[in-house]
Amino acid sequence: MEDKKKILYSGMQATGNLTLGNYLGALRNWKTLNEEYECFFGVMDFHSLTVRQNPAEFRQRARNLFALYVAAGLDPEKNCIYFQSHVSTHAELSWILNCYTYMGELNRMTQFKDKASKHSDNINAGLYTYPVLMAADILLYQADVVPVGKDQLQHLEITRDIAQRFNGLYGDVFTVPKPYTGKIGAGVKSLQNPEKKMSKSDENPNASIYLMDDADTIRRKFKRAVTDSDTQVRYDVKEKPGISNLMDIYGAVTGKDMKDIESEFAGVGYGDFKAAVGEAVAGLLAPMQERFEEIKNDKEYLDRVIGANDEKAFYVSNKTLRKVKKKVGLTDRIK
Ligand code: ATP
Ligand code: LTN
Repeated sequence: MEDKKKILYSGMQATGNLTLGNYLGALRNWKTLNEEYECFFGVMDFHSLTVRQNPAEFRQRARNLFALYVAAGLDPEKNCIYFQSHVSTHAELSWILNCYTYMGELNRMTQFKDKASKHSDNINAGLYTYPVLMAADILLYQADVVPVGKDQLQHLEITRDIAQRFNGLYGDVFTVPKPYTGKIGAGVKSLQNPEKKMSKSDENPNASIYLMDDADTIRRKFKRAVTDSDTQVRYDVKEKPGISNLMDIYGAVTGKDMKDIESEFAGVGYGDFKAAVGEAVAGLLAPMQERFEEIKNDKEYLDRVIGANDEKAFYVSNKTLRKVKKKVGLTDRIK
């Protein structure tokens, strides 16, 4: 008999336009690990509500995010790709886990502090308990591995703590998941300020490469990327963070290591190097962009796969939820 595959779980918020950081830090790893694991990918639309959304735009963005997962090469017939808000188990387990999470733990979350300072007019309780919903997402599917960018590792750590605490009280209910962060070292940095991560909520559009940017825009943004006054293409994150970020990106796209890149561009100015990075990234994104254009308006196809996967996600996650309810002593609904 074939060994049962281990379970992989991940997702992204349906907020803003996805960037090259999201792609190299997360989406691409999902595709790489796809064959090896049984995969669940959520469109995390509940999480997006922690920041105020325009309802019409939000609806479209969530659909587009689903289509983008598919365009990136995740087959929705083989992977369970679904909408978090369509599967009621997430909100239910999240509530229960809230009662097993300490405020002291949530107080330490750097993403909360960061988002609270950015949205000081709307520091809502959802922003605060965001990691508990994320823990529920992951634990419902008994995930073994969770591929995310470095910035999400703290949330994975609290997920593991909650799972272990719960298991300690009630026996082995949850699989304790492990993070997977892939190759792209510290993450992709902003093209305008290499001290900051490239982020889809950056106000300066030149700071990020969006997955839907056309080739000319991509070339132009790399050309304008902030570097230093030196001329040598050399990897040195401390002294040359801008060039090192471009080298990280070029390496992640071409598979070349830093030494190879240094020799490839020895004696050549930054201009030629930036042009090569632009070409490589444009080439990487083109097939995904084409596929996205093909499927984004195919309502019938999207509705069919979304419906089937929502149902599968409910079925799988409800097994865990029922077990949890029983363990904590909640009674069954009388039919
Ligand atoms: P926001 O700016 O709205 O907080 P974001 O761009 O950080 O958004 P998320 O939705 O928080 O994106 O992240 C989606 C996934 O992409 C996560 O796994 C995250 O770790 C990863 N990711 C985001 N930005 C980067 C980056 N610059 N480098 C590597 N991975 C990233
Ligand atoms: N917080 C994550 C999105 C997210 C997630 C998850 C990722 C919500 N639930 C469960 C992995 C597993 C982010 O990328 N900002």
